[in-house]
Amino acid sequence: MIDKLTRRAALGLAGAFVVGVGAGLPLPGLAQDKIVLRMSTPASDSDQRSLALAGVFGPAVAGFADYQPHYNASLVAQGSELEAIAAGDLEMSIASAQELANFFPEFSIFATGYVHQDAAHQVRVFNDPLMDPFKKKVEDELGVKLLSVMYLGRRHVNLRFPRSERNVMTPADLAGVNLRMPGSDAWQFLGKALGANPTPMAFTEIYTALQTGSVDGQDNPLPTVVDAKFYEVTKQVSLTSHLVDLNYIAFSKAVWDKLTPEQQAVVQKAADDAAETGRQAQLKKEEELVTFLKDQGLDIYEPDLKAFRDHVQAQYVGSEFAKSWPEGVLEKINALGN
Ligand code: KDO
Repeated sequence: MIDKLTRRAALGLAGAFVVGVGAGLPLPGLAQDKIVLRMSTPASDSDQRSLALAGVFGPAVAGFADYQPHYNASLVAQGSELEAIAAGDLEMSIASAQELANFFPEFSIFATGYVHQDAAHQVRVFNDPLMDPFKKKVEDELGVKLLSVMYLGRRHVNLRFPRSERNVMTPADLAGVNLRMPGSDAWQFLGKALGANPTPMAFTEIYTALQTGSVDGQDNPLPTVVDAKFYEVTKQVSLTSHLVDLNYIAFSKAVWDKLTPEQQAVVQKAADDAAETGRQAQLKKEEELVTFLKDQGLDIYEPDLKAFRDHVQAQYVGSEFAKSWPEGVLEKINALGN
C-alpha cells in the first residue's frame, strides 16, 4: 500500500459540496474609536488556541483594535463563521480546512487523513508558495484572509465502550460504531474512511451525546478530550492519529483593507505569534495528557497504524475530493514532510 498518498493515485469523481446559511448578525461598530474584531469559535475560553489569541493577539493589536472573542459557538454556529465574515457580520474566526472545502473543494487536500505529518509540517506547508493560490482564492472570492495556521493536534478515536467491548486495532474494529464527526462532507468522508459510521453533530453537543449514548464516540486531539471533559463520559482512546489537525486564523479582508500598512504588519505578526504560542502549548499538552487520562481510568493505546493509514488513503484514491486537488500539490506537501 502507498505510504504517502499521491494525487495521480487519488484522482476520481467530481464532488458535490453544500454551503450552509448566513448568520445575520449586526454590523460591526467602533468601540472607543478602535476597530472591533469579533472572533467566533466553538472552542472554549480555556482551549489553547483561545488562550493564545486572547493572551497574545488581543494585547498586540490593542493600540488600534478591540479584540472580542466569543466562545462555545455563542455568536455564530460552528461551520457558519466564514459566511459570517464574508457577509460583514464577523471579523475573525479560526477556520478548518474542512469548512473552507465547503466553498473551495481543493482545500480538502489539507483535511485528508495522514497527509500532514506534524505541527512543523503544517507550518512549512502554510508558508510555502504552494499555498498562495489557495489563499488568493479565499481572499478574492470569499473576502477572507488566512493569516496564520494554528495547531489543533493529532485526532484520535475516543469511545464510550471499555476496551473489553471494543478493541480498536484496525478499521474493521470500527464497523458499526457511531462516531461523531463535525457536520461537513470532508469530515464525514474521513469518518467513513476510518471504517466508522460517522454522525454529524456540532462540537457543543458532543458531551451530552456521549453521556446519553446517542453516539458511541468522537474524534479529537487529547487536549480537546480534556478541555471539553469528554474523558468523564468515555472509556478509551485508540491513538489513531488519523488527522494532524489545524485551523487557519481567518480575518475579514474588508477590515484588513481599512488598516494602514503598519497596522496590517502588527495584525500579521500578532497572528503568527499567537499561532506559535498556541502550537507550543498544545504540543506540550498532547504529551502530558496521556498520563492524566490514564489516571482518570481511560485505556489509551496505539492501534495498528499502518492498517489505519493504508485503509484511509485507499478511500481517498478515486474519491470525489481527490479530483479537486490541483496537479502536483500533494507531491509538494509530501516533499515538505520528513
Ligand atoms: C470538532 O468539532 O470536533 C472540532 O475539533 C473541529 C475543529 O475544526 C474546530 O472547529 C474545533 O472543533 C473547535 O474549535 C472546538 O475545539
